[in-house]
Amino acid sequence: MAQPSARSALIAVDVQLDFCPGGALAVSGGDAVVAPINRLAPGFGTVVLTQDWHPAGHLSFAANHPGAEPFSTTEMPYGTQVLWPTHCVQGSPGAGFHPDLALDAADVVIRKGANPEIDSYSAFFENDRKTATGLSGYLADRGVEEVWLAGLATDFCVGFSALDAARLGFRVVLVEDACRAIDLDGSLARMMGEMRAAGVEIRAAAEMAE
Ligand code: VGL
Ligand code: ZN
Repeated sequence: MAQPSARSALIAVDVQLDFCPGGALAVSGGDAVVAPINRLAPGFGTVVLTQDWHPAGHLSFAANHPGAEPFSTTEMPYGTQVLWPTHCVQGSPGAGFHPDLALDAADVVIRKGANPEIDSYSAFFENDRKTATGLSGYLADRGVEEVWLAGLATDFCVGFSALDAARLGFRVVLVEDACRAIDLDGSLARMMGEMRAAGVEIRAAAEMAE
């Protein structure tokens, strides 16, 4: 798995303005993922972009829980939910991709998080772990056997996508330096541990041939 092949998919997760510096849920250094993703994309048989795409009334927003502070947590029917600042509202400028992201390289865009009652970190399933986005079938139909993950944020949407991909039976590579993390209360270290335990291979973009 040293290099990607025709049977490899690159999944660039949530490279959107709200997760970049100046955005509503800015990830430190978030815009630094754009250059390595653009450099890697041509080597893959399939390139997937994901786009966090919430209605304004989404229940993952602290603003929709009177009195709740952003980054506090609440219990939802499917488990503990972090209450985020309002971000990636459908059709808003912050929901748009970073302007330098090479959109022409993408085969498909998966939008997630549209159900106001359920958050959706993973590119494959909503946080109830049952409602599918359709990406798994799309990749299977194209003969994809391994997925490489990059984007934002390592400890939430990228990590959940990597764990689901491993669970679905894909070989999984995390391109660590083509990701950036939110790191909320140790969430980055926890997610890196979970990914390693699930057999996710951790690599650096620089190791890949030009
Ligand atoms: C994300 C929190 C809320 C992410 C999306 O892309 O990692 N994190 N929505
Ligand atoms: Zn979100």
